[in-house]
Amino acid sequence: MATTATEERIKRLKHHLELENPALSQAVQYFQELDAIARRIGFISHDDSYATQISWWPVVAVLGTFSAGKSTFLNEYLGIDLQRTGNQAIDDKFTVICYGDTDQPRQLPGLALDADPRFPFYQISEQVEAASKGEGKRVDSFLQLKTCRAESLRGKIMIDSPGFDADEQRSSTLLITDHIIGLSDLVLVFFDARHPEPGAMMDTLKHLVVETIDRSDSDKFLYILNQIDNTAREDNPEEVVAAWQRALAQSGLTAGRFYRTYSESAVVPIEDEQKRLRMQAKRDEDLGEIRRRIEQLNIERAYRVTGMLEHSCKHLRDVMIPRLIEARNVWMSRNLWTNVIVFGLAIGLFLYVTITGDAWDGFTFLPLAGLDTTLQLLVGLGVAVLVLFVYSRLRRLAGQSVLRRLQRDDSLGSDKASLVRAFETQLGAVFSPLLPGKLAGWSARVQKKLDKLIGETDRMVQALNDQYTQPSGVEPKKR
Ligand SMILES: Nc1nc2c(ncn2[C@@H]2O[C@H](COP(=O)(O)OP(=O)(O)O)[C@@H](O)[C@H]2O)c(=O)[nH]1
Ligand SMILES: [Mg+2]
Repeated sequence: MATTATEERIKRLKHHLELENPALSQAVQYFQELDAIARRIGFISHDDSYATQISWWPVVAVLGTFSAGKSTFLNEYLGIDLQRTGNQAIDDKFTVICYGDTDQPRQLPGLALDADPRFPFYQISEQVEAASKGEGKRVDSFLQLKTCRAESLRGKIMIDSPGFDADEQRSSTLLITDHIIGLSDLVLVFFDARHPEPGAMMDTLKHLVVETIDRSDSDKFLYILNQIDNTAREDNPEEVVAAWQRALAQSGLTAGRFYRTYSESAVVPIEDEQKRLRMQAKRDEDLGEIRRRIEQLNIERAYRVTGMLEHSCKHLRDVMIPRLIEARNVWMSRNLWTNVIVFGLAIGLFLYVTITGDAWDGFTFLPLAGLDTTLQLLVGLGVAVLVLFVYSRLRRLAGQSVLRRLQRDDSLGSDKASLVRAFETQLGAVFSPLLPGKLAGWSARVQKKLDKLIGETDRMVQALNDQYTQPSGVEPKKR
């Protein structure tokens, strides 16, 4: 079988992971096995893969208000002056930053991100296009990729963003922000201590606070008040923090992680020694925790990928396949009834006409009895072909009526496209007998394979537990 572009890309992904985290390259292998099973039944196409539906590198997104110091923070974290900084809106693009092997940082157009499933923006232009027509082609104007050799970047992806509240947001910007929030493992929401009042951060509050509070993954958001060094000159610096927290609370955010930081490279001198020390201590503490959260992602990522694998396998076995079988059963019974009716009527009509026409002598059909054997055989063959033709038409018609029902069924939610696709594949499998509980491409052997795969994913989770839950790795060996 020829390898598709997707298979080629997955091979690259596997290769990368072998270097970085061998346990996860095993997961890629399992994803490929799952793909093979799902493809045979028709749930995914030949150039689709469950492995491309997740991001393989933990993603840290830096979002927040314009000019809060996002890019400065990132540069400091990377130890490289990668992103431009300044009070003007220089960087009006989302920048995806990943580890690269070259001495000089490299910059690639957004198209590179759009086309490569290793990156979390794979096929983003399609989504953007679907949301607002014409925008998808402009992916280069709102996305870019930068690679640089920073040790702190190994095994993760970071995203810098243009920031809200600068000017009016195009719908694609909002869409990408939502996309980033969805795929990120950690979202650092930056605020500017120079402007802690709600009016100055309206869009940020709306999109990055209000809409994220009720998410199931809301603990991935860290709210950071940056540039607190600027408050040192105020009589009461604490009042700035209080004002910020009031604004957050007014947006509905009462629980969450709040941090106060500033960037060493941009700090304004703080005269009052006591204030300076206090601020520095607080900053070091908070920055330390933010850094720990970022490092923790490597562990969480391993669990997430395995969890996703396990979920995809189980969802296929426990939800998708039973649903497809059910649909196929409906098809089968419709097919049965139409056949009974059509052929029953045909036979009935034939008998009625021939009997009333005196074409029978006992069990001998007179029009045929006069012909020689070859002709009789030919007529028999003709009838058989006609029956087969009518049968296959009926089978298809019954199938299409079930297909239409699936297409209309909104209760299927996000599974619908995949189910419809699989049912179409089943429709095309003309040599597969329509029997209750059966599917083309789903044999006892395949079933066993999927069960085994699920067993393997369970073992992977256990292996991760062994790796990560040993308290500081010093637990003495028992026995
Ligand atoms: N005093 C002070 N200035 C900062 C701090 N962080 C960033 N800046 C300055 O604020 C401006 C905007 O920073 P930038 O990183 O470009 O903000 P972005 O728009 O959020 O990426 C730049 O001039 C930075 O030098 C900080 O912690 N303290
Ligand atoms: Mg910036």
